[in-house]
Amino acid sequence: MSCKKIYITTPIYYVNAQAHIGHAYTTIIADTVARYSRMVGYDTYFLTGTDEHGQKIQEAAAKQERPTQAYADEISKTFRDLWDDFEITYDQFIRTTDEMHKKGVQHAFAKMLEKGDIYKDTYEGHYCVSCETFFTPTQLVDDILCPDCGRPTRLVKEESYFFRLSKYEKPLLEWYAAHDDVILPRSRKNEVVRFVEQGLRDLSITRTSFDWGVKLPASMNEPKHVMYVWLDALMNYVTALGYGTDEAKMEYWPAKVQLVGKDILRFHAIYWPAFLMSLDLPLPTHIAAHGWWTRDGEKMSKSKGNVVDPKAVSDAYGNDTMRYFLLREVPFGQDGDFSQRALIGRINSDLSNDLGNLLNRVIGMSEKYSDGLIDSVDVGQFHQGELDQAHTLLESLSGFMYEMQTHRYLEELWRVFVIANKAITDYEPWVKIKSGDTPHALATVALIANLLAKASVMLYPVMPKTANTIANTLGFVIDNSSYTHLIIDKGLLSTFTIKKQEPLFPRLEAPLLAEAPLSSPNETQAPKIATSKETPPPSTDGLITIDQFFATSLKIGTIVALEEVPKSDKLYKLQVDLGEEAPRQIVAGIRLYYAPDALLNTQVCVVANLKPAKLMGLHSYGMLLAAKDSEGLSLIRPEKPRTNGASIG
Ligand code: ME8
Repeated sequence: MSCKKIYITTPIYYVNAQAHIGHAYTTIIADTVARYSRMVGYDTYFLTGTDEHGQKIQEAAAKQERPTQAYADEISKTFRDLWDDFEITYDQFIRTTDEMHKKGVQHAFAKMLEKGDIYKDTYEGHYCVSCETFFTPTQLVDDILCPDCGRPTRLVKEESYFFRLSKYEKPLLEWYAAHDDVILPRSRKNEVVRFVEQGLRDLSITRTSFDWGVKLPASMNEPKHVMYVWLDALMNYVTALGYGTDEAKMEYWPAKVQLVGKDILRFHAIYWPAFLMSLDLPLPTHIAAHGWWTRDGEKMSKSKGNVVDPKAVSDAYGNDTMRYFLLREVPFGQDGDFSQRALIGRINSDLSNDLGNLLNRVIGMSEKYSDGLIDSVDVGQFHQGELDQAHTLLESLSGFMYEMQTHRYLEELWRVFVIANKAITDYEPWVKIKSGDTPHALATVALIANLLAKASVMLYPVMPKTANTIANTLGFVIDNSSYTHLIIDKGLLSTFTIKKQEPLFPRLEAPLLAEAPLSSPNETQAPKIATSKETPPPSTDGLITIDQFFATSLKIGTIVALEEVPKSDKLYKLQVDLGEEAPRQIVAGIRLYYAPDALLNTQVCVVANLKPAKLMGLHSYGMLLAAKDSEGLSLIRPEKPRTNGASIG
């Protein structure tokens, strides 16, 4: 087992609001990388926690007339409880109000001072309390508004200590240039480089107008000053390892992956490495910035009450399902939209169809053909090709994991299920059993079991419970030794008797949550499923299920020929190319509204799976979509030309 050390961090979350789906997303990605790292045998340390100092927190507590520390204790606990509920495998939950952290930050401040990187001056300028950020007049919107969050900034004039950020402009640019993958996704690097190239101003790192923060080292005798919250917060990544106090765990530094949202990339890719350079500490390997989640296409905000509560989602759909959706739905770095429709789509197609059904099929076949006994002895003889294909895919996965390409990781992993499902269709074990070729049929069943076993090992970091359930059904345990045997050594399962298992992901017909319960409208109360602000669920009378909707096959087609139907003033007989072998004949009552020229060689939307009908003695094999009102009739057409046969939905 390798002793390579891997350190993974999330941002530490502000304690002025409850955790929402964005926080859960960051934490779940980090947890996935941590679980993966442990499984493959790395000595892994995973840090998360809460950011509790600064003007924003002090004001939030004051607004509730609560002592700041008690307020911070309460909200910090809700984060920790949520991560425990989600079985997040953090090794440490740091709070910036921890004594050890405060000592570490003071130690760092003293070191920077000693190095000549800190000097005293006066700060005059604009400050955004919500972002805890200073801005120059040229950065402001309309001379006063924060360019990041749009809230009004406050003009402050204070005595302040400054960090010589400008001194690190060149070293930072050299660092970015020398490490192509330090910022992930790589596409984000340019924006950071451009920002630094425009010139860095020294950074104000102490405040005197409030007192909720880490004090300066006692030796400086500056009781009025507290540290700037971002200096305090960023240092958590090393104070958690004992920097400046008990440094034994500093052997995990530098971090392999520091996960952040794109909103705070600048702090992590500029200030943080500059602080580290000042402290003569090594720099992290990757700073990985993910995109922003919206809700049903809209920005989430407390005032709109549309913030997605991850607990409600997890309780309704399952923790593993939520994890899979978040990691699969959106390419890392891009923004994503959270909707129950998309979630249900993933459950029905990826989880129920591709994965759940495969497990059911292998259980069913093995019970029928061999009383559940699965023996891998002949798999290589009959199915080496499929095994080789699967191993190539499985080997490619680790690259995606540490590049944070979790959606690609899952996409490639799912191709193993395609190989397995295809093998069942191609080799038809039930036919082979009938014809007496039992060894081949049983080898195919054992192939499927082995492919499922290997895939479940690699699925474990993303969907731990599901992977463990599959492994249990297949008589093994997921750990470093099964990973080594099944993935690295390309070994097969020993003979075992398969266990019965309820279908893992029953298909869903309709959303499990009314829309309101996804939100946590009150920023300080723990999110609850039922609140008086909820809109009542809409009446379900006359509604169809999502499956009923998808049962309709809607396609794009081009009208390639048409004739008027004799003895009818309404009907055309159309030939519509739907990308099939021959155009389809569709009889449509649109002659009063369209001249032949307005139809020929134009595209239309077709209901393609209607039972054939007869109109004026002519067969019609579909129906055109059109909208009709008192003004007339209009065909529904694609906004831009699409391939004939393209499905709509
Ligand atoms: O910024 N979509 O804390 P914070 C995706 N304390 N991710 C989101 C999100 C959304 N809509 N909203 C928030 C802070 N996040 C500082 C960090 S680190 C030294 C200090 C996630 O509570 C995302 O990871 O505002 C973002 O970076 C983090 O929450 C910010 O959390």
